[in-house]
Amino acid sequence: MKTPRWSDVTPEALYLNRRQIMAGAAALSLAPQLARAEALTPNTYEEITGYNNYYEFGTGKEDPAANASMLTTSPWTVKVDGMVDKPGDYDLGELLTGLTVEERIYRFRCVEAWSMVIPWQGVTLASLLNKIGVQSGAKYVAFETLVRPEEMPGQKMGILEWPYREGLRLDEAMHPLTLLATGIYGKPMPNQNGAPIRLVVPWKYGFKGVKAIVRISLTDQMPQTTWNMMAANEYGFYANVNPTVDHPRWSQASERLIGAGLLAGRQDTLMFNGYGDEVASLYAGMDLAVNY
Ligand SMILES: Nc1nc2c(c(=O)[nH]1)N[C@H]1C(S)=C(S)[C@@H](COP(=O)(O)O)O[C@H]1N2
Ligand SMILES: [Mo]
Repeated sequence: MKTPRWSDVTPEALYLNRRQIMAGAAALSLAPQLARAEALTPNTYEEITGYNNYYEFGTGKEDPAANASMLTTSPWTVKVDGMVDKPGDYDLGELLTGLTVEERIYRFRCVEAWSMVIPWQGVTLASLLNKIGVQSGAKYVAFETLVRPEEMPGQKMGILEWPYREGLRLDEAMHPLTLLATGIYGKPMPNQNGAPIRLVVPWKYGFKGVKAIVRISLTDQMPQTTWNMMAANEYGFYANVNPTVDHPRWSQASERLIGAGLLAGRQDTLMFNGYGDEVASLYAGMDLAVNY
């Protein structure tokens, strides 16, 4: 059988209707979270795709929208390695074959204290990890972004150490809220948001959501992560959204909702970005001011 390429599998074709989403959600015990999501008013497509952080394309919020269209996202190969049963260099379509694309409307909170609400499509990272087979002894998942300076002008500058790297503890990676996102608003992932596939961990600061993933590694060591390598006292490995643990240079108690308008003012930051019922137990007994 011919394996479909990523370019053959459009998110539109896999877009689920609301009834299917809620049925699937009930099966995963995510009904409360998604019911709350129904009450969220998503940001516009223009806001979500026009105000971005993606330093491979520049440090300005409008640089990714201006520059990311030059990135070639098909064909796309993802290396799967480390402590897995089925390592290999997978075409993205092959990697996602058999996995269910779901819609998730999540709050999104950048460590810089701005926020949005984004309707993603994607597969759970858990479903992908189950497909590739995590070996016993693996404790973390590490991710890397593409390195291609000829199409990513920011990589010609020493702003960060490339590739952009991120990681999760295995239980965080297996959590049903953790998504590998492939689209927004039913359209394929825009380049500036991390096409063709990026991580979304809604209870963590946005920098955990590594874009344009080309490598997924299972390891027993806590992985090196880009912003932590850059400034360990400002950006921790956990990066859980927490209104009571301030960034050394600014408060995290409140946030600015993009698109709300100047007069709307700021809104309170929610512990775990509002997903505490689902994820607080992952951190039971941990000092979150130490493990920030
Ligand atoms: N490869 C890569 N991934 C990245 C970044 C980046 O600079 N490079 N920025 C991060 C930060 S700081 C945030 S807030 C989110 C922004 O995602 P968005 O542009 O889709 O809102 O992407 C994250 N993923
Ligand atoms: Mo961010």
